[in-house]
Amino acid sequence: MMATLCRSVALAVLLTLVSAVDRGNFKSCQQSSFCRRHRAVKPGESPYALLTNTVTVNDAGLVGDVINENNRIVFTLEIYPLKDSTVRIKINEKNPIKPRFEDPYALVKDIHGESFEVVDQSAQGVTVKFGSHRAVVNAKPLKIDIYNGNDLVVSTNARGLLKFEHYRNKPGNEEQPAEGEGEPNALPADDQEEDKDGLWEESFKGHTDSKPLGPASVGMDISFVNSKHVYGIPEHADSFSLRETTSTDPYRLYNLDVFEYEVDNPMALYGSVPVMLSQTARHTTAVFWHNSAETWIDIKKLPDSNVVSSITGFFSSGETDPPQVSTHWFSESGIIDVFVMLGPKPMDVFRQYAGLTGSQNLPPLFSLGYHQCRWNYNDEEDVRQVHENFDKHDLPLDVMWLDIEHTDGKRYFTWDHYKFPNPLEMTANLTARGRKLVTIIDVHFKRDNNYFFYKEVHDRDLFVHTKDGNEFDGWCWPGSSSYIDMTNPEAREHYSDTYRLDRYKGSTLDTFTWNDMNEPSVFSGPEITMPKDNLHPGIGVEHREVHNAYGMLFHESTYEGHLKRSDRRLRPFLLTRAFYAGTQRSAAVWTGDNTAEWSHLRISQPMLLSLSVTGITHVGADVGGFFGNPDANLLARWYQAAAFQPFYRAHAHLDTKRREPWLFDTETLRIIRKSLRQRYQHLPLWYSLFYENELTGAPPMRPLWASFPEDEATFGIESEHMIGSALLVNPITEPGAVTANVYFPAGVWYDIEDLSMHHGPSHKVVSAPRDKIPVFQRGGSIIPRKDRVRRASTLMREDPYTLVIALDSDGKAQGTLYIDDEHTFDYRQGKFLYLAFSYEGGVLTSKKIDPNGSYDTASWLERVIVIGLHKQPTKVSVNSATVGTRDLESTFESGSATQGSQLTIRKPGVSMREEFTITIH
Ligand code: NBV
Repeated sequence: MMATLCRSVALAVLLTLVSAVDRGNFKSCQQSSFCRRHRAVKPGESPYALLTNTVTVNDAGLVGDVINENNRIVFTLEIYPLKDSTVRIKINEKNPIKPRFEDPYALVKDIHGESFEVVDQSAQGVTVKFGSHRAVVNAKPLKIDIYNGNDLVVSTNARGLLKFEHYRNKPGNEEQPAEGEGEPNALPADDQEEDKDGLWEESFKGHTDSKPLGPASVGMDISFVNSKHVYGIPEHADSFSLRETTSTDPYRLYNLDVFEYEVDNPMALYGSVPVMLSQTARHTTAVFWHNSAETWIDIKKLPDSNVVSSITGFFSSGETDPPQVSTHWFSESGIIDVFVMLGPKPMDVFRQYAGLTGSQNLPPLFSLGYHQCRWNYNDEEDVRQVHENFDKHDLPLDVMWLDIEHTDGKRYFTWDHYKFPNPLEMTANLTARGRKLVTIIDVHFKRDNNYFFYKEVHDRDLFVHTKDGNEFDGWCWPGSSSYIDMTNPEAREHYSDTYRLDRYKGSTLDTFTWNDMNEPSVFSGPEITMPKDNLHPGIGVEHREVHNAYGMLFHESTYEGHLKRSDRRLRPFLLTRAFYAGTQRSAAVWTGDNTAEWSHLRISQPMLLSLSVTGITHVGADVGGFFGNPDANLLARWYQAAAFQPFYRAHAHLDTKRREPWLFDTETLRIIRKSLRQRYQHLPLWYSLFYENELTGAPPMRPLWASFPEDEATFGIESEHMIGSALLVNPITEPGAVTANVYFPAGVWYDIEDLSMHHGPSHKVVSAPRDKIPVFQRGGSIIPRKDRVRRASTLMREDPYTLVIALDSDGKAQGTLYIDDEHTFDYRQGKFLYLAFSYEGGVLTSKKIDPNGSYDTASWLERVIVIGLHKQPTKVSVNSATVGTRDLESTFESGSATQGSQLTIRKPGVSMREEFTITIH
């Protein structure tokens, strides 16, 4: 009896210690009526058919009517071939009783059509050819197969799960006759036997969604043919290669503030990018489901005997269905608008998606340095002590962050006058050391007529309304709050103007911004967010239509505010928690409120990879974990891992113990210092990759398959990632682990610390003592570094470079380097250097990749390290226009069968501005 009692007390204590999400706050699929309705669609019985006699061809593509044969409702199908191996498929109601919402926020303006030909048109269907691709439309049942060359790669509605809920009048309220075919006022046949619960009103935990427009959801299945792995659709704290959802809820995309989220589950989190990539040895293919409303995605890997039988014959060959990942997407409203990107390689898909929604803005270089955050640094004295301690302990730091407590009662754009009486002076202390400040600006505004920002926005009626047309009042940090209607251009203008230095008093051009709670988080709302039937007067739609884009509209306006305050001269930096397709154009993203647990360190890698492959590439997770107190081992491992992830910021909850690095033992402090120094040494690599990211869409943090797309062994790997195509990183994410089991793809790899050598493809156990993160340089790559680490990156701007050349088995290597002023937009006017390094036959050459760029840098080449030479050279010389030809000093450490040799060439002395060669004789 006593033992049982002790056990249950222990269990209760354990449960309070172990963080856990309150699932009851968030809807399951069963609790969401449209999710239930779409999951109930039976495969193989699709009532949708293309009326082939209605098909017309125009300059942009093909248009035709599709009928739902169960209720005679007619839809418009449009197929548009686009430049760069992309095709757009749209399905909308032909005669809706009210226009349906089409998200205007994700896409960039200039999307170009591709020329095409209709190569086949009959009663059975129609085939459109564009480039080497084809879209083959089967009329009945409707199915659209997309071929890349001769390979079928994507098939839509192959399982027959298309379901489009047309707008209708509420039963009993049928005075407005609907236009169009059929009898939309009567309940359509395919809805007769359906689950009626929640069609016109839906309640959850005491909140009622009035659903004035009734059921309006859209859904369809999309099969990735011959594929076994799909990725993307952030944000979920789940594996990188997405799991089947046959025995769980579907993956949910609905921007939510999930308190104490758990790892390894498909629940929605703060942001949504409805983009999925499939990887096979022959093809990388992606789909963008362009819809800003709540969306769920089911994933099923076939063949599966039950399902295969139901779709046999749907594929044009009529043979047995090929293996595939069948995915089923459904959104609460909007239209079906799907972009299929045909690759065929990962880099092609990254570029194709960037062509649709833009690429990550080139961040100012300081933002790639290290950031120190905490909820909260208490006052100006606290801020001073913290950043001075960074100097004292020889730790580089670029940015100090202030959380909500720095404001006057959570009134954003203000300061707490007792704790922060002299923000300008505080900022000047930081900038004198080359550092910056970030302040938080949340999305809720305190309803207080004495608060200037609230009063102004209220007086101009620019807040979101309730369904009855009143200003919405939601509960958040400041208490009763209103939420600005960012669909309204006037609201965006007003908000962005508030960043002007004369309006945001106490801010400077070195004050940057953190947008939090922008899902939006509403403590008093359904699922801790805004009621779906709230209204956005700006564009006259319900919140339901734009929910997933709302956070992006907010941070885009912040970006615009930063541009305005500097007369569009300086690059903004801002961090957002909520995001959507297109967020990369203006913000960095972090993974929100994680926990100081090993599982959260582990999941940060797949989470950041999922964001990276869907275009959002300036990403990081709170180092140390937001909730709870990391022990020294976890904290040190986290500093190591994040040093090799794109956005590097430590952050902690208000109730946690202080955890600045010097508060730990000297060994832990040393490990943290080493990680920070490794980060700063590699800043030129990160910066060059972010420039290339802006040019090409390629993410700096990549899955292994981005570099090795034919190597199927890489498809399931999420414990390793690449930085560009040069570094392979395997962070340690288990307590006490001092080894790692690393997969090395083909080629030769050198440990960046001790040059131990590994040949791939192979799995190897490598040593990873507490002070070491396993990182390997690919033979064949050249990495630019700056080895004179200073207290902040801005102080390293004109410092000299080191080039690290790791040779492949042919004795060759390549790399790039990008240099500019690191913080203005002048690079867009040609003030930059973009250099290609190549090593072959003992000669290193530096050449401009883009001859239009020129930048007057004082940086020069301090050192060249060549790894993997077979014998000691007799002589090394440099040649350039300004130094002429000169012999150089070098030292050589020979290698062995398991360790690469190292030649260190001292002081070539050439300016990075000039083209040069270094010859190894
Ligand atoms: O502003 C306070 C926190 C912030 O520190 C954190 O990073 C955000 O994700 N914020 C959430 C609100 C409260 C969290 C419990």
